[in-house]
Amino acid sequence: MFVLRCFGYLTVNYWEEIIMSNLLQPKPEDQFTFGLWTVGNPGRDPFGDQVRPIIKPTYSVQKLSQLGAYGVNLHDNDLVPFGSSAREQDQIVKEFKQALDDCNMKVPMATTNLFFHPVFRDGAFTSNNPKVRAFALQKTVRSIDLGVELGAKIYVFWGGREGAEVDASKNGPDTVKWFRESINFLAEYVVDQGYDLKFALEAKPNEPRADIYMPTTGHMLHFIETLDRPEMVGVNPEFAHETMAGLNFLHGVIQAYESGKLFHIDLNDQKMGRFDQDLRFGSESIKAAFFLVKFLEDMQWPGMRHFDAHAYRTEDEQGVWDFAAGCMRTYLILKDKARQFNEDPEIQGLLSENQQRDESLERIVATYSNGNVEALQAIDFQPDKIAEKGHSYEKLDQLTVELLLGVR
Ligand code: GLT
Ligand code: MN
Ligand code: MN
Repeated sequence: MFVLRCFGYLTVNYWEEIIMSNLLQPKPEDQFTFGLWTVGNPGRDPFGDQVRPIIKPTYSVQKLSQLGAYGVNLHDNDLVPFGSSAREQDQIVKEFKQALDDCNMKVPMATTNLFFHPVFRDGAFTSNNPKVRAFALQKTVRSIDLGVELGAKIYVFWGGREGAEVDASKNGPDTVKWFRESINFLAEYVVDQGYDLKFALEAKPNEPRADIYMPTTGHMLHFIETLDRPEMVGVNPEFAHETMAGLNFLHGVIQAYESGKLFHIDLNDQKMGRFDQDLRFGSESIKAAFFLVKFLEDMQWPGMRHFDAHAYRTEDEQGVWDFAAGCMRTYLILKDKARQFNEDPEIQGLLSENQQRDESLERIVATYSNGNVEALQAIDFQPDKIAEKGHSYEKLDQLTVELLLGVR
């Protein structure tokens, strides 16, 4: 009997382990992507040189596909070095496409490097120099062609140099106008070429500029509504960037989603009030990462789960792949925790107590009419009575914490 019970227990554990390890194994259908610049980050920082050799894009494609990723994203110059000739570009692109084909990897998103070359020291689309603004546009047109050739459906705009240290330096509203004209120009170009491509604007409050224009996703969401083709343009919110601005990332993501503007997402982690750390997803803010994953999964958001992060500077090449595997594994763990959360009777009980509906009342306040105002005026709400009852959020949060800590 004892032996049987032990055996039975072991068998249950054995199957659970198999199911779990399969669940936590990243697969292409999970739609995980990495920027070439993320795993390719050699650990250079403003105080120190690179600590790891530069990884070739074709090698990143191979390694990431072995780890279960769906694809890679890139800046023009992550693949084709700045100043390459047309012949050199053709050769590089040919080899890269071959690697993608061999590994069944995709390039769902592309973008332009408008920040590295010294010519962009005072901005790209918002530089004071019209030649620089025009060069930025030319570089982006060429980079869009490259992205589309590789199959990209989303084109990201992160304006790292679009900002200022000196507010005396730029002519106020012109910077917004120049940025708008550039996006309008490029959207028209995409339509004219018949490309199937949408734009996603990525905000960041500072770094590398002291202040970057349109510093949050909220600023971007408004700016989009002032464009000629707002339907073509959405946002690419990044966890680290909104956190640097002291904001709740999830809330920005929800607002973007609700307005149909969540075209792409940059997943990583960040301690508040620091430089842009681009830490491994879920390495710092587990609860925030959990509710983010839960939101994306609950909504069945169709976009790529893109990691814009890099390994710690302490790491060698192995550490880079540990980092990449870790991002995906943590996402999948949190996805399973989200399922548990949704199935947990105690948690769901507390939620339904707190989220009770009142259809007749909700109908009255949903739209204005004379009748609805009259109905509203006639109600005695007894606010003191309503206020008597607490919300049990202490309990709800503790249950969430326990679930995340694995004791539920
Ligand atoms: C850069 C930046 C990221 C952007 C990339 C796209 S480049 O690494 O820190 O947040 O998403 O331009
Ligand atoms: Mn980013
Ligand atoms: Mn970042």
